[in-house]
Amino acid sequence: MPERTSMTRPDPAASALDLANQITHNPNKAAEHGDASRTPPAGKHIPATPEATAGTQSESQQSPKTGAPPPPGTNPNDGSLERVRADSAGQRLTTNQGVPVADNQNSLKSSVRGPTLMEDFILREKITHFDHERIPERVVHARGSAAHGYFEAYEDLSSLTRAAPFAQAGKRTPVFVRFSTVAGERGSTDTARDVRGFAVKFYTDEGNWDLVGNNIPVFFIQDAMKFPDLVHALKPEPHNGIPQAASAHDTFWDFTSLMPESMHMLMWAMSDRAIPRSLRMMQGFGVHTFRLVNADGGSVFVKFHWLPLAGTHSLVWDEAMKISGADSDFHRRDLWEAIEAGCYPQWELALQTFTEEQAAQFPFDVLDATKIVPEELVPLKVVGRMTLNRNPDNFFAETEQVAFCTAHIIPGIDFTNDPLLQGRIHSYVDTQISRLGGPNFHEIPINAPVCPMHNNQRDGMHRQTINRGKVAYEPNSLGGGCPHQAGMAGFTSVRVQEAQEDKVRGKPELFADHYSQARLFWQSQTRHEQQHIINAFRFELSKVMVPGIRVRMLSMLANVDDALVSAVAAGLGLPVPPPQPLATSLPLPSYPPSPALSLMARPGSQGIASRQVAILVADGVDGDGVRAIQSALEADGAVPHIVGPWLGNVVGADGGTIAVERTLENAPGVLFDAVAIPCGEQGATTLSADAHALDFVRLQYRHCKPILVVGKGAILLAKAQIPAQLPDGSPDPGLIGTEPSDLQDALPAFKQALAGGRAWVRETDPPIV
Ligand code: HDE
Repeated sequence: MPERTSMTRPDPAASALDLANQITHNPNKAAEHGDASRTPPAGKHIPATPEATAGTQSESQQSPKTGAPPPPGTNPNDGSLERVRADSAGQRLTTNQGVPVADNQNSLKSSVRGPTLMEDFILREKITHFDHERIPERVVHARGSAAHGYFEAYEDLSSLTRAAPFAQAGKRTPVFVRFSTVAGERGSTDTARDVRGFAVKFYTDEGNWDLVGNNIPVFFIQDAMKFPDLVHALKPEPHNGIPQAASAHDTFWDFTSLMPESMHMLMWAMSDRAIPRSLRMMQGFGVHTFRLVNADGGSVFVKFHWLPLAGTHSLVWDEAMKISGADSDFHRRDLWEAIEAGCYPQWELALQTFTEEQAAQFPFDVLDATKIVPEELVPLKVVGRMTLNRNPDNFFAETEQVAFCTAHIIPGIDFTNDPLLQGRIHSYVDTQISRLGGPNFHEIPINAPVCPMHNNQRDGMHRQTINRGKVAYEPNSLGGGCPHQAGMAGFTSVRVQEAQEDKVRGKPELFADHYSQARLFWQSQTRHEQQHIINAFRFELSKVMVPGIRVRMLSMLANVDDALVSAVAAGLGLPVPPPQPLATSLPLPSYPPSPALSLMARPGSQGIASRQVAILVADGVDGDGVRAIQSALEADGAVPHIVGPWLGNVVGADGGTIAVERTLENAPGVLFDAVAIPCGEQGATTLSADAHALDFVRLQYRHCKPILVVGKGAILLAKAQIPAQLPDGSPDPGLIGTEPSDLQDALPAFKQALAGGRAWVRETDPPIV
């Protein structure tokens, strides 16, 4: 557009004046008072022309930099990530200022052997940026992995909630989900014993809703006041920074053994829930009781549950520790690879809804985050499904910079007075301000909503938006009243009658029942799950250096179950101490066992899909057998890997070649869900002389994983001293032996064993192999 040179441009002041004249007074004022304040009206606003709301009369001057004025009502910061995604194909290298860089190999020197010059702005820009590439890691949940996807509602839930994602059957809402460990630092191992974060950001039509949950439905503490203490006790000890990503140390158990409300959560944390097989194979929980609110203002309490379609599956502790060494990115890699392979992780969202009156009858307080609402008391209602179908483009820009905040709720969802949740509403926004460098973290692309976002907040570190006009306040007439308050179309807090009491620092009486639900959890576990809990307490407490702390913890366990405390005490070489005194004299509830609390309750519906299976090979292996096993597994979506003593090809018994994809050295057995040992005398004999191969199959056996052994493959098992039957002489359900001629008949049994999980009957303590 040609530049104007005269002073003849139209005077927008006239249209601004017009606008101001149309709003003669603030009609909303009256509604701010008394009963009327419960139903705020929409703000008075009138259509404005772009000239009237411009900040500068010269706005119509356009250049390649200024561009055109925005279409009325737009904000380019919301919407899809497309607007910020960059690609360098065919482009030349430039500085951040866009200056083409001639030489990206050498700094500028006074002569070829001379000193580097201060004037080398290209070097300095590059190094300065590099120096500041790190931001503070999250104080908890520093280590995480994330993916994009969508939530799809199964039905219209508008009678329960006006929350946008549940407005109609089939409605899809984009999500970004980050899974994390709690204790470890950003580079720590994935398979530590720990709670896993399960944080879901829904980009809804009415703003972002963050459901920031965990894979365990309860928490260690009841009041936000104790969170810094809990985290200080859990994190590496401050004097020596040890241990990394582990709760097995003095300060954690010192604190928790003085906090009996942690007992229920400790039971879950010592169970196999704390060492999931995959982030795709764990449940998620909103933990707190929230509220659903419908368009009429009616509300019910709600607990949120994510149920993995792949089922709930875990590692065993010995395996988890060894995976930490073999692949500390085990979970991150698994999530990434599954999505890249098109095996999209899915969860169903289930709700437990109940009324205030029902809650009043429960033998626990629904505001207490150390309690579950047993499924037998309030059944789960499945309302939709979440699918993660896209990996992030950039780990830092998305996974690291995503800011989940419990304060991010939308119309139709509301908080309760859970004192842990109340503290979290403050904490998350606050922490992002230091982590992401100021109050504009909502403008970071991954955090921006996809729906319109307009307000009068301005300025601050790293502000991206260029707000037009002179109006940054409300009410206004100079902006035509915009952005105007939404009235009842906007977020309104649920109306609840609070009890009239004095201010108090205290808890409701029912919060003092610290053990009934810990016992419920224990009694609901299968035999092997109970044994794993015993082993975990034994392991963790044996790492505690102060004997008094071990005894104190035993005295808490003595309130849960006699068999449990006796077994743990025996493992620690201690007598069972008297139980810790209870904090309440109220009659305590006794719950019937809840089978739903066992990991075995949800095997999932995806069979062997995405399961990793090693096929061990060496020169002389039966090539036909290898191919038959491979194709049978692939047919059901499992992922076979050819593992051999070295990379390259091995030569099969028939003279054909088989490409080795992983070596026994770089991919030990703990990384696989099952192993197949094909026939071939020469191959099996070679493997039998390789300690890696012996370790490989021994650990498969010890960790109760399915083993397929064909013909002469048995040589390897015999050398590894793996018994063909269980110790009591009965057949081992996880050990499928066959001759090559019967391989096709044996493969379904192998796949069935893999789908069914582990052969727990094989497990002994201590292990026999
Ligand atoms: Fe968090 N928590 N938390 N937490 N939390 C954080 O926020 C906090 C709690 C959870 O992938 C922090 O952005 C307080 C319960 C997850 O980015 C911080 C209290 C549950 C994530 C914070 C709790 C969680 C966090 C650290 C007690 C399960 C990772 C960095 C009142 C329902 C989200 C950050 C992600 C992260 C505070 C308790 C889950 C400091 C004060 C209970 C999944 O704000």
